[in-house]
Amino acid sequence: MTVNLDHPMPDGAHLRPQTNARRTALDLSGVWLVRLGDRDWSRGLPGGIPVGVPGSWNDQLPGARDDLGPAWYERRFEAPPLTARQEAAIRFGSACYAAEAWLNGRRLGGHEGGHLPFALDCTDALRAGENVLVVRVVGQIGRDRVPPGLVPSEHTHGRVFHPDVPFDFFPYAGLHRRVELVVTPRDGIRDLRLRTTGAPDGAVLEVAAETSGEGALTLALDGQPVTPPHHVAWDDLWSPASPRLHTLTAELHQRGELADRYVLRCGIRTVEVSGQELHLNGRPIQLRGFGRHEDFPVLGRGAHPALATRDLLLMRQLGANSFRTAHYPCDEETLDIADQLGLLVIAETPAVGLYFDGQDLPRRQELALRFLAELVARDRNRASVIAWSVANEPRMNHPAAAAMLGELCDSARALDGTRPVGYATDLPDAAGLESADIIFLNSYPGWYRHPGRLDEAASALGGTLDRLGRSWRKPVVLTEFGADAIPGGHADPPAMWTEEYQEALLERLLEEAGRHENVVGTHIWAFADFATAQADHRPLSLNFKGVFTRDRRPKLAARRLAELWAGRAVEEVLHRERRRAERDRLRPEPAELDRRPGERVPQRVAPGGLADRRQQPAAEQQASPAAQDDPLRAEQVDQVADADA
Ligand code: BDP
Repeated sequence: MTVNLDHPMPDGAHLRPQTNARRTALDLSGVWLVRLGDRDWSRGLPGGIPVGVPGSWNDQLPGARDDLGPAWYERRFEAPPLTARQEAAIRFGSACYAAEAWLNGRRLGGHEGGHLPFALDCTDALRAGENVLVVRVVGQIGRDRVPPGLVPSEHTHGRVFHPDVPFDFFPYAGLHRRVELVVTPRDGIRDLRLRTTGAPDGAVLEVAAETSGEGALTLALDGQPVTPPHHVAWDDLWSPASPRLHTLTAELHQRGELADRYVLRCGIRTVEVSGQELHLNGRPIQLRGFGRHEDFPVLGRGAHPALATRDLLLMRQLGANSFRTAHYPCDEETLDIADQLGLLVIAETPAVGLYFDGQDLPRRQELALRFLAELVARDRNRASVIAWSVANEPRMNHPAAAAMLGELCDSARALDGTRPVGYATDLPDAAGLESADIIFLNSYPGWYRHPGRLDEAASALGGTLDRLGRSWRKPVVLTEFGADAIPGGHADPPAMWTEEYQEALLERLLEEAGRHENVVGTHIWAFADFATAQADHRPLSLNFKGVFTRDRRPKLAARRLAELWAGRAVEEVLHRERRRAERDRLRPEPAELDRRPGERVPQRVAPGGLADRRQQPAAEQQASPAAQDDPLRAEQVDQVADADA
């Protein structure tokens, strides 16, 4: 199996496709043809069978579960004719693990690495009539890839999986996200980069635009012309309690004509580490949430907006405000929803299972750096993305590890100096944490260590957090902790693998984490059960640490978390209410200024009163005290969904 890839840093993928007066994005998702095997089928696929895109092929095609390719895909489509001033590309949201594409028999190029978009220019290959797009996708694992496979056992956690991966999720393969034909002006807007810095009464937004060709660029924010740096008032900032999104419109005019236009929905906020605290808009924030895989029966790792919507609404409904995209970048539509719902995201690269030995090490490092750059290019304008995780559980117990991890962290800071950088570690005592701005700790007391012993588990976690607090003046997010719970498994007193044990352990560890000042967040592993490769410790080839089942039914722990987190969500609202009250105290009511003698004084309704709550942004209502009675109530979901209205 060879992969011939010539687009190390693909062009044109920075600005996500959109359709407007000057741009067209034609979604090619749907039923494609596929064939497993490897011949030169680049001109068209004989004898293909149907396959859904987006989707992994493993759980769609009978008997293909462990087949990692190559697979050849074909899609025929009609395209609108291009003018001399337009260019066209095929943009793939994610091809796992690597892909090459041909249009009408002409090779367009290729890309290595799943979970990240790439665009291949097809201006000269595109025909006005029917077009035949063929894509060869390889999913095979190897030591020269990121994430790696076939890793020598001394560099793994010591668990043996089939297929032979050093990570705990199934290595699904295929066209996992949207594929689009993108038509854009030849001379147009190439990139827009937002940067927000704090100001005493709000924030300052800067916009760096890259264009090609002549022309004058104008910017408008919510329809009003702006010339950055632009001051944004406090009330217009984005936060979990008030996920305000703005519309930034960039227009490029050439010779008095509109040459290009790009519209970006964006939230404006600042994030920074301050001592052992994490600040959002200059105030300390605590992250509550989960690690989340992209995984669902039949879809495999294929993106579906209904699934992402369901997951993120369930998170908000529970009172979570955050998640980590473990262990790879999530779909772009998921981030659209996170932006809308005010969820804070730790965005992780696909660098899971890194080890620092062997002849392929330089190649893996090069790929890890490249994927990081692609992730930052894709997500840098997202309000929801508040931190970069450059790796998950790299094997830091090797002399070369600290320097290489350091290089990844430095690179993330050089690419984007506006977000804290870290990596999720299960080896907090090994060298490496000096490179991180924020410590992401994965720890399994009560499961892999101290199994079945809740008290010991809590004190072991406490010990680790104390140690980290003494060694580093850095905030800690507990990015993984938890227990497998087989749905319907019960025991009294709680025993491992039951829902009661998971509930009890999560509660104990959350309580313990809450006692440590350096802890700024707790992410339970995992949001939902997910498929793994086969192993003796993975019954039914599933990881059962989900608080929801694989088909998103709640386990006992879900209800308990909603209770525990409901109070916390209210704190956020009260915080905001206090700020409002303070402002109202300082500023006279307009009504008081122009009231005529004898006129009735309008009655103020106490915060939390019905009239007041109706005026609150919907996201705040969702977390209001009345909503705590039954945190899993359906109407809350409606309110959250209205948050951006
Ligand atoms: C952690 C890994 C995660 C696993 C989890 C587990 O980061 O991918 O799924 O352990 O074993 O070490 O459940």
